[in-house]
Amino acid sequence: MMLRSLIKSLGVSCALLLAAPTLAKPTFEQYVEAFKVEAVDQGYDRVFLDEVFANVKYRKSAVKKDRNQPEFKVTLDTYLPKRLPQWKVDRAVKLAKEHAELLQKVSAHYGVQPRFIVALWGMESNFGKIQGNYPVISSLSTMAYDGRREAFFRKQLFSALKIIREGHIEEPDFKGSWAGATGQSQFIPSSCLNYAQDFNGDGKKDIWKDEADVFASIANYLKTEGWDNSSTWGRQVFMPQGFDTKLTGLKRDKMKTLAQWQALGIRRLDGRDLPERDIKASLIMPDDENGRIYLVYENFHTLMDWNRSTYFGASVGHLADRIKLGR
Ligand SMILES: [Ca+2]
Repeated sequence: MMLRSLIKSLGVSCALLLAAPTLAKPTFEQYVEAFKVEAVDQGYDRVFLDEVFANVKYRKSAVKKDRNQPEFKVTLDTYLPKRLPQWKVDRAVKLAKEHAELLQKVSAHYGVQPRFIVALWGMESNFGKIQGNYPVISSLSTMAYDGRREAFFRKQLFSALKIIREGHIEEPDFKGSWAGATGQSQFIPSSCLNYAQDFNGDGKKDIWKDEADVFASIANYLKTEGWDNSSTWGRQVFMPQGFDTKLTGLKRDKMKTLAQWQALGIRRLDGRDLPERDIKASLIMPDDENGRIYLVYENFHTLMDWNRSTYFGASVGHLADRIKLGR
């Protein structure tokens, strides 16, 4: 009898031991609780954390959006008219005029032309109108729990806590995209901490409601990442038939001077010579040799730091050009 029960209990402990390495994934609530414990270890106040996470919810739709990003074939010729319709150009021109004084001040302070600030503002949030409706704490907790990019989203969640603790925004107002991009500049929380500015001097870096802070934060990002306001972003160019496409690409060792590109047969879109300026440029083909071809300068590399998509960079560049043109 005793032996039997011993074997039985041994059997049970063996089963437990075997089960241990494959413990079930914690529930979302358990995951959030464990995160809070870690945050306390990092010096966050428990009461503060309970308040911040009081309304945290698992957002299934955020995970769905992360997993269903469009994979269908897009080209610049279909992307640009969609992302940059005439109404957006008109609005950009109008707003650049309305905010001219403030933009000049920001531009002088950071060394970034106003048209690029307005172009990024327009592309990121439709000039502040679309900032996303996901509560940032919930979307980041969800994405971290989902686990596909856990380390990245945990870092963003810690940055979000810091933003709230520093008093730039209160939790109920802290909204953004499903992936946690927030404010009129659509910064992820770590970018808020690195680049957001308090330009109106009220003590808050308010990238959600205050235009002075928004413009300064965008400009500060560009300046910090190497923007040069004596130059522009690049231009669409003509590439001759049979051109060696191995020369294209954003890698630094493929950059050449405008004179070198000129000698290789690259021309402005209307056939004229390239500008005679001693600057280096990359030749890029976001689609293929039959699609749009661009010569892009150092500033375009800075735009790639903001968002890795060459489509996005070209859109910002085209919008900035249209603002300069005034139509
Ligand atoms: Ca402020």
